[in-house]
Amino acid sequence: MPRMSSPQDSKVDFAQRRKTFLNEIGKGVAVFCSLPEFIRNNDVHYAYRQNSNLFYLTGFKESDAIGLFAPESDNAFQMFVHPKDKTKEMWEGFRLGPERAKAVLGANATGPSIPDTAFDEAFIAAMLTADKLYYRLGVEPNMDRRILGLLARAMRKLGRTGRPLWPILDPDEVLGEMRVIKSKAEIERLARAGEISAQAHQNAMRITKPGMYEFQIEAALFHAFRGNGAERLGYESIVASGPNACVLHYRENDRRMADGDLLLIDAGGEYEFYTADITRTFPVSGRYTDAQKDVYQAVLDAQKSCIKLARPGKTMREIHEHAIEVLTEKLRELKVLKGPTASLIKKKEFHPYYPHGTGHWLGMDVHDIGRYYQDTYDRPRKFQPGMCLTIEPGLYFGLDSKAPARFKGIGVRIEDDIVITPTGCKVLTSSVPKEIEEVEALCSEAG
Ligand SMILES: [Mn+2]
Repeated sequence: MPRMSSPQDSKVDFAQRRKTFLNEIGKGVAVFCSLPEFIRNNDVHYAYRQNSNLFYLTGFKESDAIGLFAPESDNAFQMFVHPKDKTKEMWEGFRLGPERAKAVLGANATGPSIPDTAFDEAFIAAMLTADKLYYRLGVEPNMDRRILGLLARAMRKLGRTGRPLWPILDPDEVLGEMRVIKSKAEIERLARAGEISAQAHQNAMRITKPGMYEFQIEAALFHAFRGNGAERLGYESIVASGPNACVLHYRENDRRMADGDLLLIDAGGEYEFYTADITRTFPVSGRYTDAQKDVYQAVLDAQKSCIKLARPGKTMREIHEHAIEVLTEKLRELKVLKGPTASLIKKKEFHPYYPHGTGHWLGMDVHDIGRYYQDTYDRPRKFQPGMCLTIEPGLYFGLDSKAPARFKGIGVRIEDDIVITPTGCKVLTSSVPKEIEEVEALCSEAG
């Protein structure tokens, strides 16, 4: 079982991150906003999670916060947060408040956020000496309008300079480069998220029996994530039995499982803002059928071969092309496809059975920030030590697919999380078995 507390974890150094970020944006000004609470119905809210970029730079978890970064100004880092409010705090919980935010968050200046104008004045002042603005347009329309209005006001304040409006750049360009390489503290959190999630998957293998509903397994996964210290899910759990496994982002989780079904689980817990992303596909009654075994082994071979390939200098595209090569060859062996492998690949004949990518960056967001290419799409970026990603090939034979009848209704995906090391890669989610005999043994243990 994973440890319950984390005294040995390295501390996340928010101040160092801000230093790097402020250095990167030069004479620019950057604004990060957390979204307001989202109403579910009436006065009930959806669970709140801080914007990943704002958390990455500040460690602050409350809603309606604004971080203002202006390296050229006296106040390089300013935070605007909920004001203290005794009544609100009694109903909704503790608020740090602007006064304490200064010391706790290490801000040069602070002020109340919505519905105050403290941010507006600070922003205009900062823009007067800035050469560009880093702000992500298109996420929150109200904030977009507010920022554009403030830019117009700042421009008027400058008088008749003849200069054009400040260019608005996406801060993800800068944050993406910072976040795509994980620090030791981040890798520790990803490893812990991986271990908690691996335990949850192991438990699911033990308890799943014919006659149970998918949602019962979904509930057991959540119990294991949360019970071992994960704050929340990294994404909605996919618990897809039988033909549901062929629906890539299946969400209903309400089918009753039968003897002879496979169960595909794609689920991960989020630990201190870092998520795991694991998929396993196992037999509901403990034994794979021959047809299921054929498909499963094909995907497993592809997955292990891709993991072997992952090391500094390789690219996500090379991994994906390798997965396609192995899977196409397997589809030929399984008599799903006919003809020379090279031409099957060229004509994308594999695509109905393998329609998704082989991996993605993993971090604070399950599909994490960061470019997959260098400057143009034809130049994929090379792996470097500290990059974290998933390896997740699959094969899907929907009921209406053109596959031989014995494969119809079978969907298999196997996914692990890896970190690139100087000499290769390390699998962070290896404690959940994937070899056929090991999976069958675990499925047969009393749950
Ligand atoms: Mn994934």
